[in-house]
Amino acid sequence: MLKDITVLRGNEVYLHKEFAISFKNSEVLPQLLKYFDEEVTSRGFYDEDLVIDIITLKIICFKIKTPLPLFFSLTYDDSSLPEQITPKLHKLIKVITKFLAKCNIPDKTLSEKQKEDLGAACSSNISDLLKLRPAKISVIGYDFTGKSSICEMLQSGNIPRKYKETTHLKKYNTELFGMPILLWDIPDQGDISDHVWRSFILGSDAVILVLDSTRENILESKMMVELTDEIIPHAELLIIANKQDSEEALEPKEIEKILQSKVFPFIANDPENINLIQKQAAKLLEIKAEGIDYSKEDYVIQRND
Ligand SMILES: Nc1nc2c(ncn2[C@@H]2O[C@H](COP(=O)(O)OP(=O)(O)OP(=O)(O)O)[C@@H](O)[C@H]2O)c(=O)[nH]1
Ligand SMILES: [Mg+2]
Repeated sequence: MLKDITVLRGNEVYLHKEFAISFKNSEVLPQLLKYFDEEVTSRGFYDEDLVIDIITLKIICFKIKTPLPLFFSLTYDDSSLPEQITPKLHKLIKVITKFLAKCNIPDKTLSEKQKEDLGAACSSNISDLLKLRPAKISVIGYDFTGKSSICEMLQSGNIPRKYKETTHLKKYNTELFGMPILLWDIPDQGDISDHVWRSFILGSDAVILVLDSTRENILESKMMVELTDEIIPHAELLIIANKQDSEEALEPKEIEKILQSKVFPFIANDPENINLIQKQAAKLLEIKAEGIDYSKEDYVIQRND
């Protein structure tokens, strides 16, 4: 998933768009990029692809000397493939240099209006880059727990009008707060140790485990937590204690005690909760968008991040 695009000309930021959190400390990325730019400049490392692998990120950079000294960087998560990304970065560089040539900038400063126009000039390249490798969220859980209802809330902003059993894997190409994502509604096919279930969840950036909040379901779902830990250890996890309106539902505190993990208490057949679940899912992917507040309590379980 594309997290950040930055274009620098020395200390001047020509373009900056942040789609998701890269570093927990928001001061790190801009500083790092500045240092990288200085370093490649002092080494004369021009016109060469540069991929920096750092913690859970891949920063794909490129420095040009002419017609203007510009430093370009795209920050992705570490599962991204640079060979897919660099051709698109080169297209973006072309669009930007063409735009700047037209602007005829004698000094380093771009006016706010010019920066805005620059952003608009490359918006289709940027949406191309966003679509290149969207984050994948897998929705898992035993049958009849509310998986499809939650997928529907996330992808269409509605709740299903009537129940229909999911018998096959359902894949949605959708958007969450403007970010393209893949959402997989993974049916419980009876045997989660089976390789099919494993293959469905492979490559997930995040997992939503849906419980119906009954004691029996919580106990059997423990196995799913353990399996995701093993198969996709870096994927963020959100455990939804669904059907909190039902009589057999255990209290969230009790569920947390059994699972030794925090859970998100939820009712998926209430349209009032659509925004709540969309925000939680966005937090799973650390999407930056208006209305998503990272200072408030959240329910995301970060594993190895
Ligand atoms: N009371 C109550 N019912 C819910 C809630 N969430 C979902 N349901 C209902 O539970 C049933 C199953 O919901 P689905 O979303 O289809 O569950 P699922 O896990 O996709 O089911 P399968 O595809 O059969 O495995 C539907 O009738 C939903 O309306 C909830 O929070 N409370
Ligand atoms: Mg279903």
